[in-house]
Amino acid sequence: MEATARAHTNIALIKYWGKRDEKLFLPMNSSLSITLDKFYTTTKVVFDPALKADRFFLNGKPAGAAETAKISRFMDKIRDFAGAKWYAVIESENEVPTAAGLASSASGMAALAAAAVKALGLQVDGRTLSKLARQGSGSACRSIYGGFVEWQKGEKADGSDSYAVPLLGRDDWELSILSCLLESKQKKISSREGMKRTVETSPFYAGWLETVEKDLAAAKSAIARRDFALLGRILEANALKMHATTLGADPPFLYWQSATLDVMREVELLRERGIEAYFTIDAGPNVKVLCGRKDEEAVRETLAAIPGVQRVFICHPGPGVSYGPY
Ligand code: 2P0
Repeated sequence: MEATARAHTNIALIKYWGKRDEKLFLPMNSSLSITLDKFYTTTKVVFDPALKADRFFLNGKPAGAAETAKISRFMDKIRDFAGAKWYAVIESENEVPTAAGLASSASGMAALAAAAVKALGLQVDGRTLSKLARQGSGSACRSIYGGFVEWQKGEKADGSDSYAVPLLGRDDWELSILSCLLESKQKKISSREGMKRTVETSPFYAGWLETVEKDLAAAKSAIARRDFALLGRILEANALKMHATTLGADPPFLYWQSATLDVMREVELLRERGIEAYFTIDAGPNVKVLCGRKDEEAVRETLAAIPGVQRVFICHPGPGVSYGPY
């Protein structure tokens, strides 16, 4: 009736951008990510037949009504899957500091799915767990696995073929991912809202869909050959293309701030100096920079010196879901 699980955040190199089914969290396109070692969520789930509702604690404090309702809706899907009725006490510890500028929904929903399923005594394979996690937050389906991961969008209306698969283990390619936190004041448009508006209104979205599967195939081939320069060019272009779709939305929006551009420019300058580094940006102003391990300290120093950059976190490829006790 109780279990603890841990899942790590991931960053997309080929972005998940747009849903074809909002209820089942089915994406318009396949995506590709790296799971990160540094940031993760650890979640304990205890089912209790005496409870009348789920109770959710985040970092030791009772979560607010909206957050608890979101978690409980996801728990309903897990209960449906397992044929279980009981409510649960859910305790999550986020090692994803808000200050890291990374979303915790991927690690949070993946850890919750894993802990809840185990607490209910079910043995499921990674694919099944990935499909469940997907229904909490799309990107969570990729956090089931470590290293390089592909989320295959699937074709079926019931989502039974939309799940993540591991591509390359965390130790199979030594890369560094530097997460640059910018000083940010802007109000955030969530990725959920941003992708919805873009799909519904941006004329540029068609261009995204026309080319993203080709980007994915090229990225996979670069990964298979460990061709970092090729992978870097593809992931940078894919991120820029995703952000370009938002400019065509109605009303238009842009996640970048001026410091975002400063970091992008500095990455270009690093390359001019012979250091292979490439950037990607998610649904916010912060920039993630990929480079070889040997260059991580030089790249960190360069990025940390940019005015407007608050902190730089050095990450490496991380592990998939694991089970406690910790
Ligand atoms: C990604 N993002 O592939 C893309 C790129 C943000 C930009 O997945 O609505 O929190 O819960 O499925 O997974 C963030 O979106 O959205 C995201 P929902 P999610 O990483």
